[in-house]
Order: sequence, then C-alpha cells, then structure tokens
Amino acid sequence: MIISQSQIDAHNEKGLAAHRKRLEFLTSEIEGVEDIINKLIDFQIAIPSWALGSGGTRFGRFSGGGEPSCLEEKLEDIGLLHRLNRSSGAISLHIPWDIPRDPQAIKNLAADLGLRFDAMNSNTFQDQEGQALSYKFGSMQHVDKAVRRQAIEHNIEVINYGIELGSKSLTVWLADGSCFPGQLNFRRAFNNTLECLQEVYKALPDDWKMFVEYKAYEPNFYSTTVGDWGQSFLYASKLGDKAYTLVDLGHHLPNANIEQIVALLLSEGKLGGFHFNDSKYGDDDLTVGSIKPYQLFLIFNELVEGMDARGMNHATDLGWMIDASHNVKDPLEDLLQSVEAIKLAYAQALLVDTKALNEAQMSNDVAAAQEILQHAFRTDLRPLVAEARLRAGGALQPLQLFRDAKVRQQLIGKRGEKTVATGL
Ligand code: AOS
Ligand code: ZN
Ligand code: ZN
Ligand code: ZN
Repeated sequence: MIISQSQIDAHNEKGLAAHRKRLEFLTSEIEGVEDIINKLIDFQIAIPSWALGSGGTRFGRFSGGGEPSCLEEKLEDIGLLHRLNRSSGAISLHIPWDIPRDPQAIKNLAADLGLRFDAMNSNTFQDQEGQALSYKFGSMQHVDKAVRRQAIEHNIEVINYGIELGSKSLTVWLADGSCFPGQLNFRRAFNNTLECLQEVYKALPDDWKMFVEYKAYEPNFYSTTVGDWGQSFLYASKLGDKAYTLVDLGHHLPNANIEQIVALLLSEGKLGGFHFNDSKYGDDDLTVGSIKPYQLFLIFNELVEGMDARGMNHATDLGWMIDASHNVKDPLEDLLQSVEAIKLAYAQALLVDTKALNEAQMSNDVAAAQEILQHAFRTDLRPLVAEARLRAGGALQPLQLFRDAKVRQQLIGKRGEKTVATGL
C-alpha cells in the first residue's frame, strides 16, 4: 500500500488544530455549513484513464516516470487519489486503450479500491493496428457505408465491455468533420452520423445513457460534425430519452457563455454530464480552475439552481468527469488539484443565496445580483472541502501528503523511470 490509513491519520493529526480554527471561523460566518459538507462528501468525480500519464503534444512527450502501463495500474492510481481525497471514486475507461482482459478480476480490483465504472469512451478518431478500414475521412459521417458500419460495431463493442464492468453510460466523441470548404456535404455528414448513432443507441441497455460530446474544432479545422451544443442537442433529441449532451468545457469557441448553455440544456432535460478541464485558448485540457475559476463557479451556480428546480440529485443525476491531459505536471498532482477545484466551485455554488438572488432578479437589482454571486465566490470555503474529506476518511491536504509520502518516487521504484501510459 503506497499510502496507508495510518499515514493519512498522522498527516491529519498534524494539521488538525489549524484546520479546526479555520473551520470554526467559517462556521461562525456563514449558514448551512452541515448541508454543504454532506453534499460535498457525496460528490464524486470520475477520473479518465487517459489522464494518468503525461500527455503529449504533437511536438513531444516527456514522461515523468512511474506511469501506469496497464488497466490494473490505472485503477491503482485512481484508488490512490481516492484514498487521499475520497472524491475520485470512479474511473472513465477508453476502448481500445483499456480493454479489460479479465473483466471479473478488474471488477474485483475496482471494488477493493472503492471505485465504480463511469462512462465508457469509444475511439473512432484513430486507426488501430489491424483495423480493416481507415477513419482518415471520418467515422460515422463517412461516405463509405462499410466505414460507418465499422464505427457502429466498435461502439457496440464498447457498450458490451461496459456491461461486463457495470458501467451505465457511453460517451461518443467524434473527430468527424472537414478541413476544407467543399470537402463534405454537411447534410449528408449529419444524416450519416445520425443513422450510425441510432444504430448504437439501439444497442444501449435500458438503464444506460448515451452522451453525445461536441467540440468546436480540432482535429478538423473547417467543420466538425458534432460541433456545438446545438448539433449535439439535435442528435440527442432525435435519438431519444437515453441520449444527452455532454459538455466539455474546452470545446467552445472563445468567450462562449458556457453557464448559459448548461442552464438551457438542463432545463430541457438534455444535459448529461461534463468533461471538466480549463483552457486559455482552445481544448487546452489544463487543470480545472487554473485559468477561469469564476466561470467554473458560474457553471456550478447554474447546475445547483437548475438541478434543485428539477428535483435532481447532485451526486448521481449527471456524469461528472474530468478530461485533462498534462505535459508539465505530475498527472496525479494535477488530478488532485482538479478535483479540489471542482469541489470548491460546487461548495461556493451551494453557498449562493438563491432566494436573495431571485429577489434581486425579479426587481432588476443588477448590482445586488452581482454582489450575491461574488460574495459566494469570494468566500474561502477550502476549510469546508477539507472537512468533508476528513469526515470521509481522506487527507486534510491531499497534495501535501502525496508529496510527503513521496508517492511518485515510490511509483517510479515499482514501475520504472521510462514508462508510457496508453492514452493521448
Ligand atoms: C476530445 O477532444 C474529447 O475531449 C474527448 O472527450 C476525449 O478527450 C477523448 O475521448 C479521450 O480520448
Ligand atoms: Zn472531452
Ligand atoms: Zn477538453
Ligand atoms: Zn477535448
């Protein structure tokens, strides 16, 4: 065991007095502390299997060593994160990178580590070795029916792996699109894609959800066949009740009002889940909250308000996933930071005085509305997030303990210096 419970206890013992002092002050300042803490304890965020190794760019890749080289090791890494923060109790797998050779053994390991299987991800954006037909000109949009069939079969195969593991959802992200005007007939591309998605949808078990992820551009630079929330919403609406839109924060054109998109999708009952990350320019997949924490808070504010209005369970009724990829940080440290940022934004949104905000809106008191939101955003709720972790059995300061326990050095000792995790 890389981090034992007694190490976590010792770490918490050391920080307890200072933590209690901060918590007491906060409790005297704000209302509803217990409710926020309980909601934070319940809130779990799925870790993508492809975020556990150092990400590359098209210019290079610099492994930090000790990366997981198989699905078992990926589960172990997430188990480690979950021990530290008690908020990463799920994994999102990617086929073919994570094909479970022995599903029962994988299920057992996940159960031992307290992890469940979140959305399964298919891959028709690369050609795999031995694959009969190429996705160079798209997959579900392809002009050749045989390529489209191959893409359908692959997605069904992914669903089947998911069924074996106990997953309940499939995320479809398509790189389909075009790089030059005239390359595609847009209507044909849309309809081909719809037909394929309908075939996949038919294979979906009754208690499953299908998430249709959109992306403005990249790898295609002229058009993307599921390019924005409108297109995703069209597909999801035509597919049926089990299909939803998935919002990846990095998949919008600059300055898009993501919180408004989220509010409307939610009110239409078509918001399925998230890929959290942050970005300055495009699909940068940077650490959540590292660039635009206020935007993240505003998104959570819409989520909390909208989910409460619809009587939804915050923890279970949407898919909460991270989609990140790192070049320069230790990927595990990065994920600890991302989970912390998500929980903090969620806590701040829970603190918003929705009744007062509604009154301000109804009386067109614009200044008051801004004050109400910024009051919540500027209140330092880190002690509440830490308290939730503590009560759930995690560490007061996960990142600090990760470093003190020399986790990366231990992983390098076990797995070696030169490791390459499968993934992006
Ligand atoms: C790609 O840009 C999308 O964000 C995908 O969700 C994801 O990164 C991919 O499926 C991971 O392989
Ligand atoms: Zn994504
Ligand atoms: Zn992204
Ligand atoms: Zn992306």
